[in-house]
Amino acid sequence: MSDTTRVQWFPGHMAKTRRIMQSNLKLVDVVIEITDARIPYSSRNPEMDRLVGAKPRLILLNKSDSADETVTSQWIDYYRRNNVIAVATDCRSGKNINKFKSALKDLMAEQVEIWEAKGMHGRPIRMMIVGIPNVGKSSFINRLAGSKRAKVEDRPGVTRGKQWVTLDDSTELLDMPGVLWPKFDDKLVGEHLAFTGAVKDDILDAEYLACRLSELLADRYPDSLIDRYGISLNELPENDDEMMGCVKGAEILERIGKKRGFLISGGEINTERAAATLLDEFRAGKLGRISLERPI
Ligand SMILES: Nc1nc2c(ncn2[C@@H]2O[C@H](COP(=O)(O)OP(=O)(O)OP(=O)(O)O)[C@@H](O)[C@H]2O)c(=O)[nH]1
Ligand SMILES: [Mg+2]
Repeated sequence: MSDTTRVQWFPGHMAKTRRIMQSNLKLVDVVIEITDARIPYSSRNPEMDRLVGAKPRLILLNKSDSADETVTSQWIDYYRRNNVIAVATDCRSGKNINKFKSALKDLMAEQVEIWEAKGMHGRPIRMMIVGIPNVGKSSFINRLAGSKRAKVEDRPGVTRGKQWVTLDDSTELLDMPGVLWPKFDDKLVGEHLAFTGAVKDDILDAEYLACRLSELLADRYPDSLIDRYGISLNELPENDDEMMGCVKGAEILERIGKKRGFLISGGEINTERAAATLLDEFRAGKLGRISLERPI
């Protein structure tokens, strides 16, 4: 781990988040954990498993419109094998929100029966949304709540200061998502979070990041680079040292800059501009549907 990634990790912040999360967890029956389908591993905080404990949980692979469909299906299977229900969603278009709703009903059916048997008729299912920054928590809440979002309810006494949204007669949503910081003890995790824009650009050097991204794309999704930039990926130099070298990526950025006509005085190629372009266009989904992480 480099110094630049280490500065992002604040144990104090995590302790505070943990406290807030634990007190909110007591109020809900089920936790909806939102992850980024392009980086399902890096966009989760492993601490979440411990915090949630035995409480029912459902994982969303959001932004699935930007991820590789085949890989997303592999992740859903992976979670199923581990007895966790995962649903691929797109909160921008609303795709699969209904699938989520039926998955939630199935997951909670047994609990609802228990409530009924105890005479707790009409006890709504209470849920909370958690996830790292920028995964689509607010978008998801807005999708679920729709026009009801404006009519949030403050219930002093029961849950002081907590805002609940009644979604239908059987579900209530804690209208305050729990934000969990991603965990950066791994260099690749930090990079993947930076590629997708989950952490700010200034944490890692943009040109270095773009080099790494271009190498990853050249290996796994070469057509995304070839089609978007009209470059060839033939005869690229190989990196000598996996950790240090980035000559391959630097050459790809050179080729992108050349094609786009990004020049600085003296006819040199402006690789800084090529780097910014690649990162922007990747984040905007212009390179196609790409998944950076596969289940093991
Ligand atoms: N392509 C795509 N973009 C999405 C999706 N869901 C959310 N976004 C975009 O992702 C960005 C972040 O969405 P938010 O809903 O603000 O995410 P958040 O988790 O609430 O972010 P913070 O409040 O900053 O932690 C926005 O630009 C959304 O438009 C999705 O399913 N697909
Ligand atoms: Mg938000």
